[in-house]
Amino acid sequence: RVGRPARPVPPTLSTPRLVSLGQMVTELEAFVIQRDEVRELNFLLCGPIGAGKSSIINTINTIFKKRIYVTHQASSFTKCKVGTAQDRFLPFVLYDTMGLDSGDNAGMHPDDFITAVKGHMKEGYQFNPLNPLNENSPYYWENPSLSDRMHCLLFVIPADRISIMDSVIIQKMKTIKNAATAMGLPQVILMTRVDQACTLTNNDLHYVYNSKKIKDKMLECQRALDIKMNCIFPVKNYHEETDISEDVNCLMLHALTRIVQWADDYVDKYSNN
Ligand SMILES: Nc1nc2c(ncn2[C@@H]2O[C@H](COP(=O)(O)OP(=O)(O)OP(=O)(O)O)[C@@H](O)[C@H]2O)c(=O)[nH]1
Ligand SMILES: [Mg+2]
Repeated sequence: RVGRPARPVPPTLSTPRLVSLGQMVTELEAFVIQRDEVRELNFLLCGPIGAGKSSIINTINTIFKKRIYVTHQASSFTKCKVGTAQDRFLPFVLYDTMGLDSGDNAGMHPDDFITAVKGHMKEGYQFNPLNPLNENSPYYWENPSLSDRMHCLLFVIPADRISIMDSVIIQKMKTIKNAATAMGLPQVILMTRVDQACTLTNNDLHYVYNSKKIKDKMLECQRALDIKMNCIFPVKNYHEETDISEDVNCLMLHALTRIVQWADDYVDKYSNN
């Protein structure tokens, strides 16, 4: 059903486009972090198993590499750069994580997210659902600086599953969210799999902001995690496509542009220099 738009259609998704995709790509490529204390903005992905976390890294890299890009799954704490060495990497990195699960001893431990957010977790740390990282591990940074910390928390929630998501998983995300809020960290929800949640959107991604179903899913995300509507971004990931789609790129770039700005604001606020 077509309903009232969830929000004004972004200029990039209107027809004709008011802001070109190329312009958004160029602006992100040219982005300079306000404070030179931090060389890269760190984004931590967090969400249930199968939510589309790794696919987000693939989609973002597909946009900047300008070809379909596929990574391997993460079982350890790994930094994923974006772009290419020749054209220079973008000023942000993504950290993929293990999914959250409903069992007490299954999926990534919520404490590990909080440790990573605070910058204590070293790259290469092998996630262990039973034992979260502790201070005695060689993968534990004793005194993390602002550069080691996360600068934005990206919750990944699948639009087609939010209604049936286990309350234990939502509770784990809330625990992580509360810790991040206490640190003043910006948080967004990337609502994935919008194509699976609405037939209209599946046929034509331009319906995403006009679809009542999608708006309802965004409201469900908002209620579940208590995150402001303007911090919730419906996105679609590359999953079966073998070619680039401007509409897929557009939704992700729209979200990414805001995320980079908010993370930069956070760094600016907490920088000591
Ligand atoms: N249709 C559709 N499928 C998607 C989308 N995003 C991800 N998928 C598919 O959903 C499945 C799970 O995606 P992943 O990216 O592996 O999810 P994940 O959150 O990394 O999962 P774990 O690492 O196992 O926790 C894969 O089969 C993806 O191809 C999307 O936007 N639309
Ligand atoms: Mg994954």
